[in-house]
Amino acid sequence: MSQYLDFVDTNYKPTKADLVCLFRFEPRKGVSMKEAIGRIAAESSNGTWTELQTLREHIRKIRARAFSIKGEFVKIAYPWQLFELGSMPQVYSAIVGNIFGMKAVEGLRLEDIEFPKIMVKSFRGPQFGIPGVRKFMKVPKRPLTATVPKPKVGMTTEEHAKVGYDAWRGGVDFLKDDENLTDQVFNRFSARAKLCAKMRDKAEKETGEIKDYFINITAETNEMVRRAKIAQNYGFKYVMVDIVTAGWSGLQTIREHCQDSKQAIHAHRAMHATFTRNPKHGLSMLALAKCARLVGVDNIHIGTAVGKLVSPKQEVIALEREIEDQQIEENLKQKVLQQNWHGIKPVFACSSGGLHPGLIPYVMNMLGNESMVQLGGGIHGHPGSTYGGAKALRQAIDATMNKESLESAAKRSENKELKVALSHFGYERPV
Ligand code: RUB
Ligand code: CA
Repeated sequence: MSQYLDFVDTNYKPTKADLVCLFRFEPRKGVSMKEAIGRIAAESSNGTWTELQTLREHIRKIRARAFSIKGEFVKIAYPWQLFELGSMPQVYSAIVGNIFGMKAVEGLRLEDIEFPKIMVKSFRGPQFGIPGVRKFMKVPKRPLTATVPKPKVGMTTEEHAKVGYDAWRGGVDFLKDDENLTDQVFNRFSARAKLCAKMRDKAEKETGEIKDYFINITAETNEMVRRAKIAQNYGFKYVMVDIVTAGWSGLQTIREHCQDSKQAIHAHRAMHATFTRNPKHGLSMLALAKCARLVGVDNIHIGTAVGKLVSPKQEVIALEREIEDQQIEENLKQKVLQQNWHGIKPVFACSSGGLHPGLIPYVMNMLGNESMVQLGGGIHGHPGSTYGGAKALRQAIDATMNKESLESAAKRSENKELKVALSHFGYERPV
């Protein structure tokens, strides 16, 4: 037992090259607080359940240290040498590894990670980020828009591409696949890419706007690369990855590939709530989003605060700041550590899940114009169908950017789709 106490040192001052984690912990009954945090630091670095004959001073020197304890929160510092530079899977195998299954803790949650410069610099970060995406989309100011065809799965390729075309010509910037649409029998990946490219060209010609597609390439890793190439061959500037189900290795492979293919990455977070939802156990969405920024996604889902999925407003705002800003200040009330991003580009916060035009002012007030809104049912459930829904979304955005209320904008005949949306969906917050 005493070997664990070597991993607790409240006099320790983290160096600039340490990685620091903020954990919320709950010891099992009968386990002291000190022992619990010692075990967390030990098992996630280089300690184990017994004293070791093989332990030497040079090994001990790079152990993790629990150095700051406030109530149920502990900060642990990890010398950077414990990690393989540029490898997110290895970082996770350490700091989110065995410790969550330890008998000594009843609950354990990783709230945030502060990465030292040497580790920040070992990852690529987004290739385009907000400024790069705005540049190739030629949309300098307004929030970008995306739509996911609904029903999520089951549509044929023709039906899917038609929905895409209607959404694009109605004013949406990006068509987006849903998390569970990849390459099923009713809608094969290659055929979808081909037909949607044709529809994109048509919509671009008709609207004079640039259109793109977050096509879901999630699959076995080599297959993901193959699909990214197909998307590139059809002129798509984006790929979409379900980053949790694909895992960090898959995402890092795609990020490497996209460096050469010059494609941006849309990160869908499906499955995150299996470990982010329980406030007493798991990993926070903030930590996940932060690591996605480091690896280098260009957009990531951050929630809505008002939509169909659990996403507290404070969390959505903290997420947006974390993925956009260069310097984050410590805010322990919000369970946020400081972070210097050392020039890593800002990521588009994508707000999605149960949104419709009536909720746009709320989301834009919360996130500002530097954001992306993504509507599925809120477009394809519009009585005027996809085209009407897409127009209503753009009208809601334009009105909000002009500081006009939706009600007042809906009175004008050019905004008739918005009027229909408001009488159909109202301002309802889906449950
Ligand atoms: C959107 C949808 C997306 C969710 C994901 O459809 O189903 O997959 O936004 O959630 P709709 P999150 O607009 O019909 O709700 O963005 O929170 O990860
Ligand atoms: Ca923003």
